[in-house]
Amino acid sequence: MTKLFLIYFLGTCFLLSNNQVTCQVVAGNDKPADKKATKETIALYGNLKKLLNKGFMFGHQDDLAYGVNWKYEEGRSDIKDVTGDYPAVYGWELGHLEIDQPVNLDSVPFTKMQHFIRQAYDRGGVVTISWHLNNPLTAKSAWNPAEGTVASILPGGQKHDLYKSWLDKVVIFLNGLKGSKGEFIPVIFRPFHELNGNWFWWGGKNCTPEEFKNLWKFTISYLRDQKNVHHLLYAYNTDRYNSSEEYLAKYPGNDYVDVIGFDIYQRNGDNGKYVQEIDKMLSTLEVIASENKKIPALTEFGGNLSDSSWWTGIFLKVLGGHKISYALGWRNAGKKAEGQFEFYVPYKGHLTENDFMKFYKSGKTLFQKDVTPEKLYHY
Ligand code: BMA
Repeated sequence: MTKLFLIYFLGTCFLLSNNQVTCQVVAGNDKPADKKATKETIALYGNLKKLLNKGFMFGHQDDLAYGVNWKYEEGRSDIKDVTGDYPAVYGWELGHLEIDQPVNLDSVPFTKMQHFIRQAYDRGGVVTISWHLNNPLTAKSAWNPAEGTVASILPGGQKHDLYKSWLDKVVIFLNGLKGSKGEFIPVIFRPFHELNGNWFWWGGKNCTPEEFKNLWKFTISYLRDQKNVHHLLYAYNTDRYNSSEEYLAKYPGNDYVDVIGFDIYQRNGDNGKYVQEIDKMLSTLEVIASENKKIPALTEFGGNLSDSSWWTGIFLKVLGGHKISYALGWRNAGKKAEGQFEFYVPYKGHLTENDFMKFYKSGKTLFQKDVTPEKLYHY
């Protein structure tokens, strides 16, 4: 046993009935919100905090499933096409799992998603999952902000049982995520995202702060305390926000949250405004994170990729002055059925490709090759 190991190993061990020993490893006194988190999840939590001093991890939604002009080519990734390396964080999305579809709302088959998650975990990458769940009251999409939806799924509400049955499907999916030794793969679960915007049924003015907090607490307690899912870190995140008060208006409390973040998309070419906004919000987020001992992250972003030096000239400049865990670029959908062309990270041949290489090599960004040696799931 090395000295280093002794320093980090502050934990409790139990003798199981089959004579195996199981240990709960604790990084100092700082633990995830789930007091029964698996040892890999505790290790991830501690390592995410440690990594804050090294740089920020680059993440990408649906990275291994498809990119601009390709779909389901094993091993492929737009990030890898450009840099030769994978992202460090992989985002996935569960929308439509709740209505028993074999594919999610962006057509990714759930079985393939589980396969990609295992691959990322085997490489030592980080997995985060969002959930654009349909509106349980109207059966329409997540973007149907019908009045009373949140109240209807809280205990006592007419759709409460339906909501629990949806969570049960999420539990089955999450419990299907196992590593080669049978251990559960830790996931940063990010439900009810962009919670201060009015576009989702759980967001903004569509429910009261009390309703939102109750929804959050019910959901986490159901997964963690009733269904015994112990491989999750929980991410609370808003969209753009103006103050710490606004950010925390619906905060459910430190016992229900591990990661805090916000989503931000640059909708026009105004780089100055974007830098100003992101800079201010990251500064506020870092203060909230440090006061509450949480992990700050940029849970989704999109930039102005018609600017060939956006990655180093804008994004790195502003992120380089902050300590955040990761920044997740949204999906490279490419040409969509509606004719829109959607992408947030470069692909082979894109005009920001060279600048993205500089961003990759900057020493402040962390990709797969940087985090694999960190052994995020071990102490
Ligand atoms: C949005 C777009 C949509 C997608 C949704 C959920 O921002 O990318 O095309 O369906 O996210 O992933």
